[in-house]
Amino acid sequence: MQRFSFALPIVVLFLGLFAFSQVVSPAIGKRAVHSPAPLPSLKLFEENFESGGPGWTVEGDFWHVAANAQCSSVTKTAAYNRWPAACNYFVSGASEGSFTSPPFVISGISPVGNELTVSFTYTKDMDAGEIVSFFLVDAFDNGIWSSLPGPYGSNTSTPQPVTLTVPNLGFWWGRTAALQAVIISDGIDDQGLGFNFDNVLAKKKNF
Ligand SMILES: [Ca+2]
Ligand SMILES: [Ca+2]
Repeated sequence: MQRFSFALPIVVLFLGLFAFSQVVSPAIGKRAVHSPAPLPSLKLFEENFESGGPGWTVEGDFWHVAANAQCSSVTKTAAYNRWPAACNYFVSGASEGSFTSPPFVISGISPVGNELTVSFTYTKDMDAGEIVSFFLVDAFDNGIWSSLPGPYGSNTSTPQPVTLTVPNLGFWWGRTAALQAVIISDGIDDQGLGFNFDNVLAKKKNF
């Protein structure tokens, strides 16, 4: 009798632990395989110029949509050069031109905990006297803008990707904006192929 009274609690304890493990283990396993949901990311505007860049507007000199293989363009791109007269940006004197995208609304993005980026690729063949600038402008008056300073100052024949973060997102929240490229040339030398950009993407990201 003493042997039975000692063995019974051990059997009950074992069965109890087994039953507990069957209840708890699946729950632990589920938590282990769950990963965080992907962060939402949303396009506000994109352009690869393959349809000719409808809605882009030109002021001043030279900006146009380049055809495939025009002045070393690999695909259709935004281009600043004298084509069809020449594949350079030379004129007698200084020149200046802007190229502005169609408007897009910066909506659904709170200035808190969010980021708005503008990315594109560029090629550049210019001398040191030229100034290349990108801006986010108010699409209705072009007069309110944020500068998008970026690393697009170096000459390159291989398309270089850049991603620029829009500053002061609280100001832009809910506004209708446009991307604007501006080149100011000094009129000296100006014999290179000029500047091209392509694959524009304005994207918001929630953190
Ligand atoms: Ca293209
Ligand atoms: Ca120059």
